[in-house]
Amino acid sequence: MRLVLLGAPGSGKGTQAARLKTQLGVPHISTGDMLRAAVAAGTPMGLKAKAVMDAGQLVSDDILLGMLEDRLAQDDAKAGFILDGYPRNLAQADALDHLLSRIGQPLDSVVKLKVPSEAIVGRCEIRFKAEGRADDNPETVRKRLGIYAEQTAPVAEFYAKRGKLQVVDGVGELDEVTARVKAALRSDSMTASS
Ligand code: B4P
Repeated sequence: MRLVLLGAPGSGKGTQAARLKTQLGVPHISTGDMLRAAVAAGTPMGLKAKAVMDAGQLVSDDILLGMLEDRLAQDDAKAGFILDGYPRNLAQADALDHLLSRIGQPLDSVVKLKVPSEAIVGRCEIRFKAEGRADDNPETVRKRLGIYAEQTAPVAEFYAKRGKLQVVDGVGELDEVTARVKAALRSDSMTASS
């Protein structure tokens, strides 16, 4: 299974990917987690990315593509993957398309988690208080939502045009949302096999 999870910041992509990885038997590849690991390790790239992330902006496409290419080349990704946080703009969507066709691993499904902005601000505020992630403060979350609307929302359209997009309601108990995503994946696999 090669799956992209789309959705606004705080829509629950990471939360759902962590639950689905065991059930689908494929790794969860989160570009946000990879960037935060680089920041924590204090690598030159991590130091550069930190200021950009803290401001709620997107890190450069070149850095992200290189990072993703290295990750997809690892053995565990040969069986498939759940991609969380990538692509975040049309240039990344295009780059991913080229990368996956070059390595002969086209996407099976793209699922977008739909959550209203007010709920997102509330969720990130809870996480900000619990974990202190700089980009979760309410002002930065609003900035991230603006960037999402401008740059990431068109990515859903990119996949819709290719007949790959499924939109799932991301509001509700975690189990309910997981069940909705799995139902969407089942309907995708039935369409692919019919
Ligand atoms: P990410 O790490 O992708 O952060 P996110 O969008 O906040 O996470 P997600 O949607 O996965 O939310 P989560 O499940 O955690 O990106 C961080 C930054 O990294 C970006 O702003 C950017 O700077 C950089 N970056 C990453 N990828 C990039 C790329 N491709 N290009 C450029 N820059 C990139 O859920 C959020 C909260 O909601 C959690 O606290 C969770 O407990 C809660 N929650 C989840 N589901 C819930 C539910 N059903 N009900 C109630 N609460 C729920």
